[in-house]
Amino acid sequence: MTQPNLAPVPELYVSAESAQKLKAEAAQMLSWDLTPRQICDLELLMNGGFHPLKGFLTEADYNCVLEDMRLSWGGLWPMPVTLDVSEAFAETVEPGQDIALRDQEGVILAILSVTDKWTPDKSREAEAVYGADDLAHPAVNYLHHSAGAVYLGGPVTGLQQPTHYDFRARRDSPNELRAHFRKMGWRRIVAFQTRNPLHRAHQELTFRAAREAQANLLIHPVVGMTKPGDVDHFTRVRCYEAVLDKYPHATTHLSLLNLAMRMAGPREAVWHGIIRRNHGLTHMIVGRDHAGPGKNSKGEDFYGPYDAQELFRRHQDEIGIEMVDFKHMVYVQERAQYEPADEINGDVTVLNISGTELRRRLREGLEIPEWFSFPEVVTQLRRTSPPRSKQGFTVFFTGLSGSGKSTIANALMVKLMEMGGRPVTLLDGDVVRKHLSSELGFSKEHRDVNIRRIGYVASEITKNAGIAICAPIAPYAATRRAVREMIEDYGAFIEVHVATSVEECERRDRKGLYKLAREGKIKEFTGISDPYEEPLNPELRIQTEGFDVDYAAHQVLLKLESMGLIGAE
Ligand code: PPS
Repeated sequence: MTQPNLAPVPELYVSAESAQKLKAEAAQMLSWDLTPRQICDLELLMNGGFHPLKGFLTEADYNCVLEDMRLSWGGLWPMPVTLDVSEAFAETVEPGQDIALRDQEGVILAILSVTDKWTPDKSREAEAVYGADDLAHPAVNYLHHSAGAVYLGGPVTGLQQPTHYDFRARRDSPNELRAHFRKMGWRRIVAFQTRNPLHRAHQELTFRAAREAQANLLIHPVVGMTKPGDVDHFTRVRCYEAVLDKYPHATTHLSLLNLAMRMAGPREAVWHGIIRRNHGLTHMIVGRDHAGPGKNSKGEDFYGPYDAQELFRRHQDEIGIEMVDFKHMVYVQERAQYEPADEINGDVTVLNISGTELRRRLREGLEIPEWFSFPEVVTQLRRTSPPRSKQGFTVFFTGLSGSGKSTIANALMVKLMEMGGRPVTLLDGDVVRKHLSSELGFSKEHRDVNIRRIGYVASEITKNAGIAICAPIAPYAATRRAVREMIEDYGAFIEVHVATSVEECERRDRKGLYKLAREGKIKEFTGISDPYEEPLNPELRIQTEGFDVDYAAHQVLLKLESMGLIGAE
């Protein structure tokens, strides 16, 4: 079993000549624009990474995969690889029809000959594949909230591989990898599957695993889709490249796998094994909680720590690849080296830094010792995750017209500019309505569009390490929450409720608008004839009655300081 068959694995591509002809025909066909996940699946279907699949699962295969982890003819296959589409699109397709599959730029990648169309029971799929119909599982959440309601199945004719502009030299199809191994004369090769940056402990354990199996090593990270919140693949690949130099010369290879992970634990481990076999590998490292999705909605682990290893071991012969146990390596201070945790005896000091602690140190710009990670890796991680005092953020003022939002926002902007360090942009309600939203009125629909535009601009500013200060009325809680979600992908969101009462705003009536609103000359006026939903849990609530602007802006600065967003470098 450990002698690889390095003959090519079957692909679903047709010859270049046929592809050209079929592309012209496909241009006339009904076409489906693939989602990012479907593009990952299609690439591995076409290049043989998902061999023996010849297309998206049919209904009969889907049912067998759910129930027995097998295709209807009996072959082992743990994961439903299905083409999910919207109900509206499904209504236009009938079995027997060919449809063109396009990437997000509209390029035709393949033709699907539809043989099956059905509406799956998604809860049943969640239970069968992921072990629970629990939205805390990222793939279950995807299934219910992102995947289309109808599945199409049938064989795929591959016309063109998806285009990647990044790290081209590091991407290999199964047959390219097989050819590489043949050329290098590698007969036994251990795969290390990963979705995280590699630190010293990983380098030690992979090196050891390869040595014990008397094999070469393939670092085979997933760069398609991983767990939400993971370090992005651009950063990770730079980290892997840095670690590659730490292995003995010409023993180790790095190749990127454009897989969309499902975080399905045991079933995912079996799937990873089959995919690695297809790539010409003979061994694979399977660790504790392989491809684990984290905690369920009750705060418990979805799978037992060794479930993946057990399921893999049970099917090892059929998978056609040998499992290598993952040794938990720890740093022994007295001996200044990594050792397997289960081989340590005597009274020694074992050092470790958890993932949470690492993220905290990165966030706060604290030291990450060399025994834990390679300086080159830490440099890459720091570039991507600068300390909070260097990250972008958004201060989002909300309150009634005339509450003082703009005045406080202006004062805050000037104070932040005085401090320096980051560019500051003020997106004031009036200014935005002049430059970004001049065609909009004050209906709920228009106000929501206006606030989402502000949110989008603020999220771009935040992503690029700037400070955005927004000061619209933003009367609706759900829209404010949507903006928060857009921004929190990139940096902190500080909601500041300028809580001046409507009576006080009307008494001040700086622009004379309240008077006009009372007279009915301005319709849908917030606080008078239109709603304002007060924030329930803003980061800060400011009372303006009896306080000056300077004091209000200072309160915001103190809040930013307490959150580590400004202050000591
Ligand atoms: S919203 O609801 O967030 O989209 O409103 P915003 O973009 O902040 O615009 C508010 C400014 O527009 C003026 N204005 C009105 N406000 C509320 N309701 C109605 N019907 C209305 N018509 C015009 C008003 O001057 C607001 O400015 P600020 O600075 O808040 O006083």
